[in-house]
Amino acid sequence: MPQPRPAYEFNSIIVRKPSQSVVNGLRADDRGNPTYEGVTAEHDAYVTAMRDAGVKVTVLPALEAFPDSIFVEDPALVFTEGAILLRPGAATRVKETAEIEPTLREMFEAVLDLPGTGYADGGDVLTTRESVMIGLSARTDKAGAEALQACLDKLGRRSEIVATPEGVLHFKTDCSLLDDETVLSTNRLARSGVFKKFKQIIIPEGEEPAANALRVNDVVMVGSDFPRTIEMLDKAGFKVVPLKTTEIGKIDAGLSCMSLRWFSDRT
Ligand code: CIR
Repeated sequence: MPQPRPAYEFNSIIVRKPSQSVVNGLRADDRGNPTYEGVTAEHDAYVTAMRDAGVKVTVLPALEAFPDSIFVEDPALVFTEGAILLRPGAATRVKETAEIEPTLREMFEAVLDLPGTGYADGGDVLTTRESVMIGLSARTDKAGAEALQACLDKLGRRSEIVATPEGVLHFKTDCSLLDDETVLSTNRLARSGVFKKFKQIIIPEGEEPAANALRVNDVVMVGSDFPRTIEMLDKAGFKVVPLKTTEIGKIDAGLSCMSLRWFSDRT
């Protein structure tokens, strides 16, 4: 039997340029607006790091009407087997799905619509080799999570519904996959027991936003504001690429949010 591909092996991503309106992006606590120039610089460095990691990058144009549309991870989910159009749980973001749909229809043979009326954000979805974990949150409700499971079934992907700690924006705000056996997690999420089947590397106290790191092929991208996490991962043998996330951090975003990633067998 051929081994399934590692869940962090990608050759294709989609990103969207930040709009000037990104300064008005949603946030739970106001620590001041990010600057457009700062977000653009962080986004540019991210795209460069992705190309260096060996992926082909499709760059979509900015959407002024949607301040958070740079975070393409939330309105859709993509796999080698096909794409799923989601229904974001924030009212101002629901129509981002229709904006990304034409690109996904061009790039994927199978494109599924989330059935029903529930909500699901891609930020709540952690794809591992064995299963797709769907975190319930203020953005992803039970109806949305179950509808997503039905779509994942159609694509032949096993899935499970899990809890996100109270007050945490998305499931993946607090965790990321480091390899097929290992997750990086905050202590608060690890304590819930969701990662029993994994080796767990716990974020040092005070650096919780570093949990939204991103393994892409041989490298792990980590926010450069988190030196203790970087050192810990480095010592654990991972090849770390530090990337600035200071500005997008002001609007509750991290490294996974800015791309849709998959391994395309059409290239
Ligand atoms: C939002 O609240 O929707 C954006 N300001 C941040 C989205 C971050 N997305 C993600 O973690 N997948």
